[in-house]
Amino acid sequence: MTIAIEVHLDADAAAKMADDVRAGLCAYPKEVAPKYFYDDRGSRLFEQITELPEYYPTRAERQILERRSAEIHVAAGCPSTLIELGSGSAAKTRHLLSAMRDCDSLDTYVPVDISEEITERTAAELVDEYPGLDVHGLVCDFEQHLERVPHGTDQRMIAFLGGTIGNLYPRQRHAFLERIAALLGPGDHLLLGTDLIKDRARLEAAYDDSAGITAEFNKNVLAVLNNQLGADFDLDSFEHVARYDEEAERMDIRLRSLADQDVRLDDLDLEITFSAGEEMRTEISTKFSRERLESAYAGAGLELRGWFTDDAGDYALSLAGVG
Ligand code: SAH
Ligand code: AVI
Repeated sequence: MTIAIEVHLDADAAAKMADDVRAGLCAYPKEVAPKYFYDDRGSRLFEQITELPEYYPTRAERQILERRSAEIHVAAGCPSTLIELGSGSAAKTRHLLSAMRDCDSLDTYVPVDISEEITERTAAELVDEYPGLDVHGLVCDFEQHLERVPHGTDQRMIAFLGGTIGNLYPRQRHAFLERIAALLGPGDHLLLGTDLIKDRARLEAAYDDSAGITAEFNKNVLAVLNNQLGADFDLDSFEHVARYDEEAERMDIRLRSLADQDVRLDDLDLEITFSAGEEMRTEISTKFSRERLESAYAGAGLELRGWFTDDAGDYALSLAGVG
């Protein structure tokens, strides 16, 4: 049993964040990338979201993994290494790890996440829960450092759960799937979680819960900018907005300024102005159909090999490989 965690969030990552945030805040409409939600508080708020009655995706994905992990593991050729992108607390991943253990094939787990705290916590829990497991964590931006995931002769499955692929724009998603395809050997598989298209009311409720946790999660990105870039956002001067864009088939999540206001970001030497009612996008969350996903796979050189949904048909896990 070993734990090794490599951290690739160095001075370059800080400079990248500064550049990204400057570009986003100077654009019209203003925008901040969702990867900046996840400081320690943001990760904990996301954990709370997963337990909300309105937020069905986690429960739906858990149902599939609870019931079908053994089948998925066999369909993926009984891999011994599980690489998980955006692993977070890996709560649902335990079902896959247990299926691998029960088949005597579990050897290595590679959590890849931008949040150092949650990756360390998760790695420590997993080596206790799975005796003999090697955990080789990577704390990095998976869009920049994907190629750092371990290579080798062992058969691998790359899991990208939770529907996080939906948080990427189509062009980012395409590039990302192409890079995953390039990492997969002939026997390797991608296991991808995607939320499916459904009616507006359920979607909007899932992203604007009655307890206000999603609003807190959304506003936390302003606290991240305050802490990491010396900004002076007043969190109470913004409100959470979550709308379904039917044409783009995605949730569009924003923060709306409640007043005319100026915000200073000391570390960027930047002052920006918000007018009352102005909205800044903080996240998209794309919803898929099987056809849309199959065509995204085909465009990236991937082939759909398995399709698993929950009873209600709200959510899908798909297995893909290279030709
Ligand atoms: N897979 C978990 C967590 C989903 S939340 C689940 O299904 O419940 C999204 C996770 O992706 C967070 O843990 C966040 O820190 C991570 N993440 C988001 N953008 C990232 C990026 N660009 N690089 C690495 N990790 C990222
Ligand atoms: C991490 N990601 C898949 C979540 C989603 O549903 O798009 C993030 C989230 N944002 C608001 N609620 C949940």
